[in-house]
Amino acid sequence: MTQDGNIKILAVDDEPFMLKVLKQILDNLGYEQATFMESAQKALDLLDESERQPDVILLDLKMPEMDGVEFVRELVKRDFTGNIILISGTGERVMESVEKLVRAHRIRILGYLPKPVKPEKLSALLDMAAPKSREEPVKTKQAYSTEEIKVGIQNQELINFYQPQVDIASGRVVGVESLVRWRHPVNGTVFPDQFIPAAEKSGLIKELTRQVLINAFSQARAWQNSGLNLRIAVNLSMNDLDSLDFPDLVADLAASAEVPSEKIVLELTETGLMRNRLDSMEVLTRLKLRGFTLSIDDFGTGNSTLSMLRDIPFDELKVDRGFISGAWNNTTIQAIYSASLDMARQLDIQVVAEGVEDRNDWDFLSRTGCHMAQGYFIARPMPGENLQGWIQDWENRRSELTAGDI
Ligand code: G
Ligand code: G
Ligand code: MN
Repeated sequence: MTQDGNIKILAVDDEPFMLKVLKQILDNLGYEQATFMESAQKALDLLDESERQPDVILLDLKMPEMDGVEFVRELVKRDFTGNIILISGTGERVMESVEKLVRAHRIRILGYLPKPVKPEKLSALLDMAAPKSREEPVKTKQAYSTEEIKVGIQNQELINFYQPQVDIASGRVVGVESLVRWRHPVNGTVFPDQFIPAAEKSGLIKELTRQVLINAFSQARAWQNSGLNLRIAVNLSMNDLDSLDFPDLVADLAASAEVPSEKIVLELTETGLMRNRLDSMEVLTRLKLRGFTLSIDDFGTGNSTLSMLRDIPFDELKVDRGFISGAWNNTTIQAIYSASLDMARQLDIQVVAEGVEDRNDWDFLSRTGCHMAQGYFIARPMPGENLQGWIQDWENRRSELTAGDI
């Protein structure tokens, strides 16, 4: 156990006694840079004033004027890039759902500490705080202006990464999902959550989708040429469906790259509202008539995805990773996964499980007859040129995972 006295810690708890206990423990463990705050608002004020964000925040979940979840929301607004350790006297089930909420905001959680806090447990969690190199910029830029995104698209700085999808029964690679990245000349790789929402608001999303489609189809063609017959999935935005000529656009781009429509999967998430439900349905139906595969993304999270399933002839359902990772070990998650699988069977559509993170997840899906899998256990999203090398490695793992099944 090596403690890094350099780690900057902020403890927020409304109980002065609890803060004293934490201070005592941290002193004993040799953490010298710790600050203690009795109120969430004071802690936020401190964050706003300080030059360097804390590396770890010890956060009490139940505070009178602002609960821990609200506090995390405020941290997101402030581009917090550090880690959180949750502290609370509530039951495990509540802690789990809070943990999930926080992760959904892409904030790193090292774990949770039940009260009374045990020094060994706190020490073990703090050991996991990734020591950040001091040169690393403290703030990563979160929102980009319309103009910046426009220039990025024009300069062809958008590239697609590809994450493999495999058929669970045979283990064979059947396709990839394309996930856009922005190779920003100054900020390095920028992830889609930092520019897609802005592109959607400003109307740039259509140009962005066009660029993503062009790149994806050209990659698909290159793979076809080298004998890799893969399906390629592309994420669409609901706003793309506002244009009645969208089906022609996709069809034209596919034809000029000579990628057959049956190899193309179009993924849709119902975020927000369909601005014009009738037009959107028409566009989707015509895409379907042209032979593209329609896939409903993040299934289980949306509030009206069921009506989308009712109204639009989807071919595939991607169960959100929140209902896949750890399903083998959690009956609540399992219930939603099983219901999704059953429904897909009745509608005769394929199921792709997202967020397959370990062997337990894989075995569970395999046992329950899920069709396809995607997730870190199989591979992380990668540049297109790495795929062939990865497939060679996967072939070795595949025989082990599916031994006897093929
Ligand atoms: O790896 P990841 O961080 O790429 O993706 C984050 C989110 O961004 C996912 O919900 C994904 O659907 C979305 N996304 C990724 N690529 C694209 C894209 O090309 N277009 C749109 N509209 N969304 C994308
Ligand atoms: O929403 P959509 O399914 O398009 O987004 C896919 C997102 O999920 C991307 O951000 C991708 O990087 C991420 N992702 C892919 N596989 C896994 C996984 O196994 N675990 C987790 N936590 N995220 C994953
Ligand atoms: Mn997707």
